[in-house]
Amino acid sequence: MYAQLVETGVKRLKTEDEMSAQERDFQQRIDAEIKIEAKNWMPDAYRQTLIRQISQHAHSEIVGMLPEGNWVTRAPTLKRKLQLMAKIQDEAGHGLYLYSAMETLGADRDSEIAKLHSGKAKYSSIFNYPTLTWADVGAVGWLVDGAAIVNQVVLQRTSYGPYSRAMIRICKEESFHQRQGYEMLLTMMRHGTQVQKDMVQDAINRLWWPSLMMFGPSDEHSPNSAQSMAWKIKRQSNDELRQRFIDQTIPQLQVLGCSVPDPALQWNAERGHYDFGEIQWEEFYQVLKGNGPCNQERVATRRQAIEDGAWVRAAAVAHARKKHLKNVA
Ligand code: BYC
Repeated sequence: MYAQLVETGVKRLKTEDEMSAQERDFQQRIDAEIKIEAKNWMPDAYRQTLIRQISQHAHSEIVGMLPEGNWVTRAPTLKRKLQLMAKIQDEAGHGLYLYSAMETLGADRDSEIAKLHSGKAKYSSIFNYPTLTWADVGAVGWLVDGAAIVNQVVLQRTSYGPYSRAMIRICKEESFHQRQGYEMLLTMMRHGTQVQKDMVQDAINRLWWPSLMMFGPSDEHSPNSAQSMAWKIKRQSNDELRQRFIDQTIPQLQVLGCSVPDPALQWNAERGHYDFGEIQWEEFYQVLKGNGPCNQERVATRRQAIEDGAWVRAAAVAHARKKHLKNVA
């Protein structure tokens, strides 16, 4: 399986003959579904792939707090405000588990975060889009967390132990997020005014395609997939997960009584899946290049947060030092 060769643009995998004895042993361990732990030997490219993916994932959790944070002061009821604050705090927790999992690979948290702040590191494309109305908060919970769960449920079985274990807890919390988002939209659709119902449809119209882009480029244009699948870092391809998300989401959309902005969407009984229209990949790659509508604002907010929190970090270090000196005295 790992000897397969892939098309241009996609990195070529080593054949068994090209692997060193250590690499062959490593691949056998992966094929036997034995988790790789921090102290086990691993090829440097496996380590670097994980650092890349886990750091991007952690950054996404932290940047993902911003579009929702925008609505805390404007939540319509105390209950909604509490739910939203709990969700945002969960996202911070996810970022922390993931940065910790990344550190087990020898990566330095401060330098990875510095890459985010200098615009070098990627974070999920979806957080480049604004949350314009309260309905967007529900749509983010339902669609964005919904897409994240589809991707992350399979990552619970990823080959690297610390990442896999972080995913188990994250998935439990993401399920709550998805349901609270959906319940919020359902309430607006069932009991809201026409203006509120239109807000829900408008939020879905704007967030539908960006949610599908979260799964990454189509398989034939995904440079990292073949190797990540062979190493079982990824367990299902970008296109397989995107299709699963669509198949799960459309029946929920029908219960809401809404539509998606895709005239090509229709059930294909022969395939047993929904067919859907062409994704605007040009828009996706523009976002990846840093030209997303909110990219500058997101990165600037993160930089400001780090600057504003400097005195807290300095005070915490001073306190820890004082306590340590007292203990050794
Ligand atoms: N956005 O070869 P590919 C959340 C990049 S947060 C930006 O397929 P790979 C939440 C990709 O990095 C959800 N970049 O890559 C938080 C690569 O670039 P580099 C975050 C993307 O890694 C708060 C290039 O495109 N979830 O749930 O094999 C509130 C080629 O792609 C994107 C995760 O991070 C994208 N959408 O597969 C609410 C899950 N897609 O690095 C919710 C973990 C692709 O080579 N990550 N790129 O320069 C993954 O599963 C994989 O990294 C991906 C991409 C499926 C995303």
